[in-house]
Amino acid sequence: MLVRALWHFNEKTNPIPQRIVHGTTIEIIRTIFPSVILLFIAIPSFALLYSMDGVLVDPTITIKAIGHQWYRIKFGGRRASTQPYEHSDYNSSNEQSLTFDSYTIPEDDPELGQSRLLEVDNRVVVPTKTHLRMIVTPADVPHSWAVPSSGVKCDVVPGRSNLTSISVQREGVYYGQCSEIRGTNHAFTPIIVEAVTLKDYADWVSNQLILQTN
Ligand SMILES: *[C@@H]1O[C@H](CO)[C@@H](O)[C@H](O)[C@H]1NC(C)=O
Ligand SMILES: *[C@@H]1O[C@H](CO)[C@@H](O)[C@H](O)[C@H]1NC(C)=O
Ligand SMILES: [Cu+2]
Repeated sequence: MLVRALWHFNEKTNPIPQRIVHGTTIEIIRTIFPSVILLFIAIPSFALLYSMDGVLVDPTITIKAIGHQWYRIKFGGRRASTQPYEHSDYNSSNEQSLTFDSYTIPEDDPELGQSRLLEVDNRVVVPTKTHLRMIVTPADVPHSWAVPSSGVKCDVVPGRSNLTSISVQREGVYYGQCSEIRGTNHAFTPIIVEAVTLKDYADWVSNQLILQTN
């Protein structure tokens, strides 16, 4: 462009320059055309945005994660954040749905091989290759159920609940942490998802139901 400009627009080749100030047609075109392009980009973007927010596939299993700041119930009365889970699809014989606590293992408590502040006493067990609906709600402080390797982060404030869906493809243990740094002893709240086969999951559920009924 520079060479072309130097070649054409010098005094020798073009002694009298043209004095174009306005070009109504070109100005209309170069205003409308980009906005039409933006419009075409916006239509699929909005569709994608809203479809990511909703639960598209009818979920097989619903799990509720309830974030608590901390309790002194376990570990000799020391403070530990907890995030109970409720598998709302199953009832034990006393008509209570399957619930269990998921306490953070305190800093000085991990066993050999466990990660510091990244272990819980009860992991949430989910089946692989199944559409899951996660309902997240906090009891006291804002909470965020986040498992980066599953691509989910679900924020929620007290008094509301939020919804997200996941489908785990491979068996394994997936680590996450609450992504709201809210108050003492809540910052490290680990979220540990253990994905097992559907059969192992069914066994786990029936074991838990027997445990909770007795
Ligand atoms: C569980 O119990 C509740 C309350 O009694 C009842 O409304 C619900 O239908 C039961 N669900 C199942 C899956 O049995
Ligand atoms: C639900 O979670 C999403 C993703 O974290 C967030 O953008 C949205 O604000 C949350 N909704 C509520 C009601 O908390
Ligand atoms: Cu939290």
